[in-house]
Amino acid sequence: MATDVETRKREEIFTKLDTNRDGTIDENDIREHITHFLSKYNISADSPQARKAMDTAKQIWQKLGSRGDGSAITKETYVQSMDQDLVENAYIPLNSVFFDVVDSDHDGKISESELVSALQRDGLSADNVREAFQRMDRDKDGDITRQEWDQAVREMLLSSDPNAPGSIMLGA
Ligand SMILES: [Ca+2]
Ligand SMILES: [Ca+2]
Ligand SMILES: [Ca+2]
Repeated sequence: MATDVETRKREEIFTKLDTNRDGTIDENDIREHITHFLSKYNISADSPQARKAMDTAKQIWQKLGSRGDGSAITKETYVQSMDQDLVENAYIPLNSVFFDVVDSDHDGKISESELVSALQRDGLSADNVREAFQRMDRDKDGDITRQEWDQAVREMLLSSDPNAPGSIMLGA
């Protein structure tokens, strides 16, 4: 059984992913969610990065949709079916799209200033982002690697700790 904290986090993510707010998530919601995200970061729909993101959307839906009836998934099913497999095969890829966007100098790592400038678009204060950065940079070397990022996604989705480092993350 999911704890209250887990249930609340999953419901929040569900709400973000149910782009058209009809109470279920389907493939189009996932595509819309990623399209909206890319446009927020001014990434052109015909760029290689956007095409890669859309391939990821398809992969995410294949995994997520298999938990529902194949065409849509309800909130109840979604909250109950969150597990390691879904995290590894849907949420890590989804947040990897986010990683690539935040890593604006494309060196394969996220610096504090990259994270601050990305998340300020979402209205987060620089102080909050810096605090999250410190928690996500586990080895304190001044950069968030992909491994550290993935770990934050796992903790956001599977940990019942409300202060787990990934709590600033999105469904992307
Ligand atoms: Ca929907
Ligand atoms: Ca970078
Ligand atoms: Ca690090």
